[in-house]
Amino acid sequence: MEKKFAPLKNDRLLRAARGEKVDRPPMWVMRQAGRYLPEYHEAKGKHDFFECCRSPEIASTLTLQPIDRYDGLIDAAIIFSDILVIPQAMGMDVKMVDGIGPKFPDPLRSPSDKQYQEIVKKKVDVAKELDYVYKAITMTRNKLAGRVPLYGFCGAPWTLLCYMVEGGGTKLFREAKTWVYKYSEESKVMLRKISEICVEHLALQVVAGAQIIQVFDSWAGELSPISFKEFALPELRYISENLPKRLREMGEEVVPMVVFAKGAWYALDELCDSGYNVVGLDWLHDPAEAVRTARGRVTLQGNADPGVLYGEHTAITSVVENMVRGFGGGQERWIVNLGHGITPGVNPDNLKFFFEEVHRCTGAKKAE
Ligand code: 1CP
Repeated sequence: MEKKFAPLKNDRLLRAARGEKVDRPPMWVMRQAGRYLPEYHEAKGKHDFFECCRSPEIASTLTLQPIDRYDGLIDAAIIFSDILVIPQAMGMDVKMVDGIGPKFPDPLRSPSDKQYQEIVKKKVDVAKELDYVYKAITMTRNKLAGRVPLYGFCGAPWTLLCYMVEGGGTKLFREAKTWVYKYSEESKVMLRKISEICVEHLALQVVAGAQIIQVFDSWAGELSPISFKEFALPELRYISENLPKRLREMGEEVVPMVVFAKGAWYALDELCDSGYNVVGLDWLHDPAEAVRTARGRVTLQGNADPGVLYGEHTAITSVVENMVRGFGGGQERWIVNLGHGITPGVNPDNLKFFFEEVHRCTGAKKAE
């Protein structure tokens, strides 16, 4: 597949991520390709979710849908894939059940299980197992033809461990808490194993054409500040230290790195020193306070409550105005986003209105 890509026409987001001056804050939203878009359901058709991830043709089509729909309004694409491709690459079976979410028929129950021993010892051939992700990225870069940069991503080790031991979504985190509090050392061994695979997966995404990467620690907020420091933060740091090393080893340029630790408001100061260029904020942060804590060390990304998109235009305007004011009128190091992924059932026109309001409030010219 052709890997000599067209020059990037809009580098606003990459510049902002590195802390360089931009004409206006760049913008995208987490989960921008997905269930709220009617064209997503149309293109997905009867295909199973992971089948879509494994088909470079379908994955690249889905990635481009929000770029086409919101042409000129958003500044980045994110590859259509999932954080759970890593447990799959490690040999675990994961299914996506329509209307429910991910399901592992055989989750990790205890370190004495044969499965635990096997997974910890197994040498994963990431390039082979996840080759379809890299093909999808290369095809997407070619289809984007330099319109906007492309995010690669992975799940953070703590969040992936949660899914691997719970076997799916959970409210109680009973199994995950059992692991960290009862089998602390074995948890750390597994977390490090996951981190190593994350580094390789992110590096290979960059080789394939990803221009910035994001690590999603969606369940960070389930840990206490002390447990976060013990189980989650060291792995986030492992990734930010080792990815650039691995990229240099491969003769690749180092790309900006984003960390999004949802719910870990207590760790913002440490996250700003954890080796990432960008720190994602959920909507529980007050932007002005986060800007004060960050002290220009990183670019902040976020953080409107995705729920506002269920509201009227007046509510969207008010949330955008407050957010823009909090981020210094757009003068601070900032990538505009929601505080978490966009949710199903949102009217896509409300997202368009959100984008237009951000443009209005940050002084951008109306897109033609
Ligand atoms: O535009 C995009 O962002 C699309 C790419 C993408 C990304 C970045 C998808 C497609 N998933 C993800 C990351 C992801 N997957 C996260 C981290 C971000 C977050 O916190 O939202 C997590 C936790 C998952 C796991 C997952 N995959 C869930 C959550 C279940 C739970 O426990 O609450 C679900 C429902 C999925 C399925 C999924 N992944 C992506 C899409 C579009 C869908 C919906 C599939 C469908 O029903 O059609």
